[in-house]
Amino acid sequence: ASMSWGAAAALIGLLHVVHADNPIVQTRYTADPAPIVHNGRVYVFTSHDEETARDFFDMRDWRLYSTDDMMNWLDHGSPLGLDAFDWVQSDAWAGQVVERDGQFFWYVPMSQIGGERGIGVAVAENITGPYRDAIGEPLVANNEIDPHTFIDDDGQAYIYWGNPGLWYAELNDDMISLKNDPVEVNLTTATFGPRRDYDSDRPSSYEEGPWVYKRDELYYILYAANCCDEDIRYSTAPTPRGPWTYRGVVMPPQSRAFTNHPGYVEFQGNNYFFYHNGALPRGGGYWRSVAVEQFMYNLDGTIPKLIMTED
Ligand code: FUB
Repeated sequence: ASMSWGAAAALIGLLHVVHADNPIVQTRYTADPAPIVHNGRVYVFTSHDEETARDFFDMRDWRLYSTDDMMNWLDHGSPLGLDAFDWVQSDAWAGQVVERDGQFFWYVPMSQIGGERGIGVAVAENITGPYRDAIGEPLVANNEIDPHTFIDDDGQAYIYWGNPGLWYAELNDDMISLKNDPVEVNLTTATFGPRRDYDSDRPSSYEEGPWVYKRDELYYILYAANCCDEDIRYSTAPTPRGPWTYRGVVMPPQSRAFTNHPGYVEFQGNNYFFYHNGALPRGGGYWRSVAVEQFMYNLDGTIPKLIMTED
């Protein structure tokens, strides 16, 4: 039996609204998504909440997933864990991978032996690994977290990090050394928005998880705001060094996880915002799950408010 044109059109219409189930990883608890497009696929590097976690994060390795259609995800296992760094004891927190000249650099915050946090770098010749410690010591050893690296069109790479401050430095072309002393970003209500619960010591909403990218000559910084019931906000600037102007809330807070963490890619002409929440069964602040929402920019380049998939 042949299908009528009307029925066929309705089916095609249905197919267009079908999208991947959130959370995109449903076989374990994942957090802190860091997407990157490589060879026609979106690779998402995540951190990993162990099911043994009770009153705090228990995080020992990172995971990697990829897709070429934003619907079917391939599990690449764990290409990196704390055991790759012999100066580290715990806390495999939010990291990110960038590519330069055929090498892949994975920036990760961890607790060093002795307890102080530090940002390490792992390197691999393939995006899926194997990754090895690139330096043998922290790149940044100032008790900081949430590294994010952005390579500008002129080839200059910048690394950002920080909670509760926000810092950045230029990277040398080797991607494993800093070109200059870190610069502390001026956090005010004008640059990073007003804090939800007013705090005179920390008037701006910035908390952690910076994610910088460029679109149409404008630099965007997404970040987690307002500990500890985090929403995602953003600011924009004419350069990757600022000055930043606060632009608004991207994603309101959630009910089941007190953190959130942004990641962004453009893929095949569409825009994807990655985040995490506590939507998996038994999910919560220490048992999180990575999700994604497709969106379109407003005509003036602003980002519309995105509602997370909670269930
Ligand atoms: O996943 C551990 C920490 O929680 C991350 O480093 C922060 O961004 C928050 O998501």
